[in-house]
Amino acid sequence: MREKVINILLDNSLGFISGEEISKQLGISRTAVWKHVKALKEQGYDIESVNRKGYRLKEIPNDILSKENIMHEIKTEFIGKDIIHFDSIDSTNNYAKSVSIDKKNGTIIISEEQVNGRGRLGRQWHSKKYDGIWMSIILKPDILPMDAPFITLIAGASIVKALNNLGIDASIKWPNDVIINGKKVCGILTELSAEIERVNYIVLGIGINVKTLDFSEDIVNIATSIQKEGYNISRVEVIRSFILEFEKNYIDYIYHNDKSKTLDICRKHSAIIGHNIYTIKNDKKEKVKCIDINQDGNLVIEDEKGNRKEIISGEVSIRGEHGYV
Ligand code: BT5
Repeated sequence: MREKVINILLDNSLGFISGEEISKQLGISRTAVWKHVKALKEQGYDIESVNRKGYRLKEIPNDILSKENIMHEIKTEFIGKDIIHFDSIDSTNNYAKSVSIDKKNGTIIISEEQVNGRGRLGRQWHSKKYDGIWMSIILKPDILPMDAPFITLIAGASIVKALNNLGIDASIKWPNDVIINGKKVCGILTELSAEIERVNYIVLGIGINVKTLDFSEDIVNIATSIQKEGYNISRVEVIRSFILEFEKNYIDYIYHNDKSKTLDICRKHSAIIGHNIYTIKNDKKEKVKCIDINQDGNLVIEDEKGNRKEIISGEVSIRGEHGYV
């Protein structure tokens, strides 16, 4: 119901609408309308209330990551039909995992900040308030567990395409980083709950630095944000563009076993294909050349003796020959 109230205010594009009119449209009492408006104000919406005139949204709040703002202008089949929005949380992946059994495929958990955001292997993910998109998507695909890592590539490709749509040139550092100008703008953490032959759920965690200008010392040389690269784009625009791209590529893969668009983007926008890189596994560092990403989404590399092999995502970390990429 709260969503309907804000939609009426949004549709009324910054003009006044009386409490009575809203209550009539929604079939609820004026007190109920007032309670919803109060809650929306607490969520951060700048709503003015004037006696005898009613309510007015003073500013289109395009940067609060609520369901109403994100989904008001886009239509999807299942991604984002439910969005659970927090002002602050430990980690959206933790929360998503704790509720995923009861939630529908495509439910998004999103927070304005994370106080304990996680990367892979227990690493920290910096997630300052209002600086970025910190979200997890609950997915329940009918696939084998061994086919789940490809979803990380779908997410990466969809982010690159979404950024391209907004005029930003980005690339993928296989398998889970998105890069602008040699620095990391986005990281992906895919977590899986499965039985031998069946996926129970996948939590696809995505962190995108949108507005961050000051990074802490430990990541200042490797991290960047969309704003820092000179693009003034709201978080809501980024997430909308991502959701639309992701749903298309996800449907292609899960329902039509078609990986072509994702692979195409991963190859064309790869930050590492054709380059020398270091693979790092258990402190063992090896210099190799990146040849390709194969049909399964695995990385094909060639060692210094000319032997080729495939790396499966998650097996190793990758560093560029002269720095992060
Ligand atoms: C990742 O791990 O890149 C996955 C990050 C996933 C974050 C999302 S946010 C929503 C959801 N909820 C969570 O709790 N997590 C997910 P990894 O490849 O292990 O990279 C982690 C490394 O990236 C750290 O060790 C830092 O070096 C660097 N790093 C940390 N915060 C960063 C940031 N905001 N921007 C760029 N780099 C960062």
